[in-house]
Amino acid sequence: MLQGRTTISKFLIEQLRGADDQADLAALLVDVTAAVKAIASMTAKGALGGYLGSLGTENVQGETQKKLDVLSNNAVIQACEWGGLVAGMASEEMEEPYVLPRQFERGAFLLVFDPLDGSSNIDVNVSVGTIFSVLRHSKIGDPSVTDYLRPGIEQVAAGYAIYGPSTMMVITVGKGTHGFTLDREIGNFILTHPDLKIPEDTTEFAINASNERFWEPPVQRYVAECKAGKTGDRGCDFNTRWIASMVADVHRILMRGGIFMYPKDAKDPGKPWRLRLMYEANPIALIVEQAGGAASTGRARILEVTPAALHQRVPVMLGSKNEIERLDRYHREYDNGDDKPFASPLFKDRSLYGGENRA
Ligand code: AFP
Repeated sequence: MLQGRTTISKFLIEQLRGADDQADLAALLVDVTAAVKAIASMTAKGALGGYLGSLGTENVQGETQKKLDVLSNNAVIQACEWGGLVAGMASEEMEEPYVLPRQFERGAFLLVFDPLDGSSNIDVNVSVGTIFSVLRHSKIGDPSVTDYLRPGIEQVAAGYAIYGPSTMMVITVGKGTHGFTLDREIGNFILTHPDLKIPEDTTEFAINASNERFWEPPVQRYVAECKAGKTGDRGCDFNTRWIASMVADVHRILMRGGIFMYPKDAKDPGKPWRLRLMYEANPIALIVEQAGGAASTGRARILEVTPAALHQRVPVMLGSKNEIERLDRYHREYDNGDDKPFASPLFKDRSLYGGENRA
């Protein structure tokens, strides 16, 4: 397909040509792009549109809702509820799945989404995004919560929009990961980044370092080794980035490699993980894997985790494959007791641990 000339609808029709309900899936994804355009317009207006600030309410996660969280949630619902393509929808902003009004025909898909990821960044004009995941619903009747609790491997499509200097959508239907840029003059997303590939190796990592003392030892070991740079076990210098908008961090990784971590931490024992499985980790994991990267909890492939609840959280480590495999190995070594923290830094000051070459 022609880069710079293929619209997202044309691209989806081509990718999903043929089997059963694939045309419906393409149509649903086009509906999602309509919501994304509405959200892009609101985020771009910022203070001029009166959209900034909090609503004074909390979402199901106990987080303060921004006006744009709720407006974006409504934009997705309004774009997708009436087309006869979804059977139901669930989002970060709603405690229970959304039941379609009676007058609308039910479709074969479930749409799960985070309408505005990174929304604590809105008021400071930093990139935010929308993340979505599509699952199949083969039962008759409105879906129950348990119908949504499918492992990420069963997603039939996933994607995100990033509202940055330009608005982009990155999508996968299980045939690679592809990026589109919104041409505001003509109102269309155009294929600009076909078949994105994440390099297997990297020297860039993203993590909220303020949680360092609360991480598990394998993550502390990994980060300590990266920070030791040329003088440590890794033998090369690393760079760090942290935007606090997962979409923005992931987008950078898709463009030039790197890894993103939001691991388990002991800061708040009641909340050991930050990111939500069904509408943050799963869709991003599919996108990353389809681009040749890896996505893990440190102990399992994210896409193979079966959700126990709609708003379940998980540890997340994703991006360049060889670094994620290294993190998995550090977790294994720690769990097997092979990786004892080095007792006395006085005798080996290069790292807290014996590292690669320990006896
Ligand atoms: P918000 O949507 O509440 O801003 O959360 C964003 C997010 O889930 C993810 O996009 C970031 O990577 C992460 O939280 C940022 O967390 P910190 O607040 O620890 O930096």
